[in-house]
Amino acid sequence: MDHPVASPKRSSAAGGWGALKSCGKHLLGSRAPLSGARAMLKANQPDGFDCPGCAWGDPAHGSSFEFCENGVKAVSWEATDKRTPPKFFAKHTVSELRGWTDYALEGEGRLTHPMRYDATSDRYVPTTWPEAFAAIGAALNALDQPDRAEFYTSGRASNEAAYLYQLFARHYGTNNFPDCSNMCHEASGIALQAAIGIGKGTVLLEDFEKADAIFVVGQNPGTNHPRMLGDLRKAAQRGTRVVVFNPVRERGLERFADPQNTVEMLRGASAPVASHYYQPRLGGDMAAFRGIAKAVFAADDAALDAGKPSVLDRAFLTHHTAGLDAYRAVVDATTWEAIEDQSGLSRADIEVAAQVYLGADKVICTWAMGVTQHRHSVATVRELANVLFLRGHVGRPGTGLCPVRGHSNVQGDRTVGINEKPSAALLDALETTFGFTAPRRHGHNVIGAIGAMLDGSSKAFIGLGGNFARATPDTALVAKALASCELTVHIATKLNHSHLVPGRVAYLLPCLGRTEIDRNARGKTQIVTVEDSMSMVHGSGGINKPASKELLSEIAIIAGMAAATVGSERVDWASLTEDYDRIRDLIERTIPGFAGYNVRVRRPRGFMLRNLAAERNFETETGLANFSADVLPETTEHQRASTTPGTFVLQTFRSHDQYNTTIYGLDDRYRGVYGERRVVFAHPDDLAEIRARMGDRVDIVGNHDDGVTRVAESFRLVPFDMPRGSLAGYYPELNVLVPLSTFGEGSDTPTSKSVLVHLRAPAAA
Ligand SMILES: Nc1nc2c(c(=O)[nH]1)N[C@H]1C(S)=C(S)[C@@H](COP(=O)(O)OP(=O)(O)OC[C@H]3O[C@@H](n4cnc5c(=O)[nH]c(N)nc54)[C@H](O)[C@@H]3O)O[C@H]1N2
Ligand SMILES: Nc1nc2c(c(=O)[nH]1)N[C@H]1C(S)=C(S)[C@@H](COP(=O)(O)OP(=O)(O)OC[C@H]3O[C@@H](n4cnc5c(=O)[nH]c(N)nc54)[C@H](O)[C@@H]3O)O[C@H]1N2
Ligand SMILES: [Mo]
Repeated sequence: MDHPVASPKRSSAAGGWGALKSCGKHLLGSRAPLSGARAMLKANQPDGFDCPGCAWGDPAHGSSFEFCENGVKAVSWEATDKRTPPKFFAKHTVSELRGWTDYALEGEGRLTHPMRYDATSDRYVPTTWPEAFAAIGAALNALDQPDRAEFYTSGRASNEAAYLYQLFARHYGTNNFPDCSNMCHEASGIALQAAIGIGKGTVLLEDFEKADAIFVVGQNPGTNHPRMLGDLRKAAQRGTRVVVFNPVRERGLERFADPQNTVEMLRGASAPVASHYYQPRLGGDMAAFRGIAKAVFAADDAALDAGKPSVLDRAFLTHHTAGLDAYRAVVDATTWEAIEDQSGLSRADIEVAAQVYLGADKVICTWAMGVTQHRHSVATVRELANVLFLRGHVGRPGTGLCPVRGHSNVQGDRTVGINEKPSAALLDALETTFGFTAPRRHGHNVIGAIGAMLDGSSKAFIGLGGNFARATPDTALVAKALASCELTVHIATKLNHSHLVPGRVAYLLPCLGRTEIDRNARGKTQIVTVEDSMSMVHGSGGINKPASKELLSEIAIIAGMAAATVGSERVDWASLTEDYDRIRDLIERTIPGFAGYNVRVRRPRGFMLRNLAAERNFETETGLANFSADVLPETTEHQRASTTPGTFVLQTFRSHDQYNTTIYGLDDRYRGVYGERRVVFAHPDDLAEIRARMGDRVDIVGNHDDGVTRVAESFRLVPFDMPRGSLAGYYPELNVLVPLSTFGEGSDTPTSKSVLVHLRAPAAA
């Protein structure tokens, strides 16, 4: 557990022929290998569409298509020729469909017609667009106040769709914008806003080519950001140190065979990725980075004592940061004992990591859900920033903070106004431009929206994509919350469980996907735009024939609902649907950074939204980069678990064959799991201690004491290289165990990576 060098024992690397084989399978399995393959050639290309997979940036140079196994899955899943037409719904009641798996539901293929829920027959029945819009408008207008409606956004929505959506909701009168981001990188946004004055990363793709050390914390890029793995590997080959913090030995971070590299593929070779692999306990990263800071301060003291120059970037600290003294004090006050106990790493190991940090002139730190889905995630992200500040690793080429985003446009959606706590500047700009009174009350995030639906104060739920019922904690409660609504509306490409808990009035509205051609009434094709993790905004235009001629674009659907709800006096919704350039003009008028939008977005790589922090211009209250001086959490879940025998900390992560709640297949190749998802990974010694054997089935039972019984039944135990006392399994199945009542301090993000549980023999065994 504490060997800092990647284990060379694993013979098979991530990527490679396994990835190519899997791609062929997914293209064929979609039953649309031709359009799928054609679509792949256009993914992330200047004249194609933005891959609906992850939010990793696109290279500036070279136009050869970047191969990505999971990009292929995302594209072929959408470009399938399977359909879920009205006659499918005629055959199956909604109650029956609730018994299907996520995999089986989406496996039916693309939705084709607008559908209305008919309670009498318990079925979705076909309807027309005008009828749907009129009924939705009537239901929204029947609510006694606009704050009774929730407008959920999933991060695949384009800038144009998201902008129109927030315009509609604010014109209607609410800031209730629960967003998938609340369950994802919220802690990063909050922490970075306070630390550097912008809730985004400061790194460009080019910086990865210049860094001497890259710290990869709480992230599994082999599965979730495969194109990032290519960049990491190239860096490793140049001699860049790649320092991984992950409790689980993820194969993609150990060795990677790059499918773009022909020689490597023919030789069956692969290259190591991580130079140092640390396996902290779940939630132990803040302590680990506190330890690095401690070692760095010690090295600085030693240098100064010896009359040598400081090892810190004193110029940066003096001119660009605030709060160093308080931070130093809190680091000094943190004991190595506490650091070792919380992180699960030894002081010696942490000191090695600190040496790598000290030995590098340029450091990047990336992170994702392993950092953001804990109680103390905001403080942890602040600590990552603290450590980078010490040697001036922000706002210099080859350095920076890099939260690696999830959904392909989750960052852009926020930029264009999906925010339950909007700035006064945005609301003022909307009022000036459109002449309606924008709501000033803060709205609901995901946890707030669920609470409001459960206590009856919210009565309508509109979902712009996503799968709210399965992505959120306490699955049964959320289903109850949705079903208690007067109105539920889902704009979607495929059928999922959120659609199967309809409100009294319920609509399922099928939309075009990103791979499909979007033509206006005059036959002109339209493009949309998205923003990646590196703040690059670029255009995306589909190339495939739409899955059904009944489909509308998300923009047309939002405009239709809006016109029927708030009328078209202040916003000419129909005209915006006709030409998305007009929406971009409005974005340019109301959101900073988009000057010349329509011109700049048509340049091959789009344009970069100006990021002042990357220029060392920190728009914080102090005007400087702020150190935080948080103490370590009193106890982490791991420490709490270790005091009660039989208690474990469970994290919920993604398999290699899924995209969030979309399940592409039942394998998790890199972790050696095939044909099933109901598995739970555990340390072999923990299995021995509870007298369980590999393959035994167990029920996982939640320990959280809030009166709710939480059980995930019949999961197969799989031994794995991970810290003792921890467990891991797949989301969304395990969301039944994540409590709605535990969430991040300051972020409200469910604690999906640290759930206290115990195991018991299954009832039937
Ligand atoms: N193919 C594919 N691509 C995707 C997605 C997908 O589902 N499939 N989802 C997209 C989305 S929305 C997102 S947000 C990203 C998610 O990307 P990731 O954040 O990589 O997603 P997870 O699978 O949740 O993996 C979390 C990783 O963090 C580790 N981890 C868990 N807890 C801790 C901890 O306390 N400390 C540390 N250091 N590590 C920890 C886990 O072992 C795991 O390796 O990917 C995006 N891309
Ligand atoms: N336990 C646990 N829970 C988690 C997480 C975790 O790690 N553990 N991760 C969290 C994270 S990081 C995230 S981002 C959320 C994700 O939460 P969501 O974004 O709500 O969920 P997805 O699974 O991405 O949504 C899938 C659905 O989106 C629809 N869809 C696909 N493409 C399109 C499109 O182009 N347009 C429209 N309108 N609809 C489309 C399809 O109908 C599909 O069924 O889940 C969170 N939940
Ligand atoms: Mo996410």
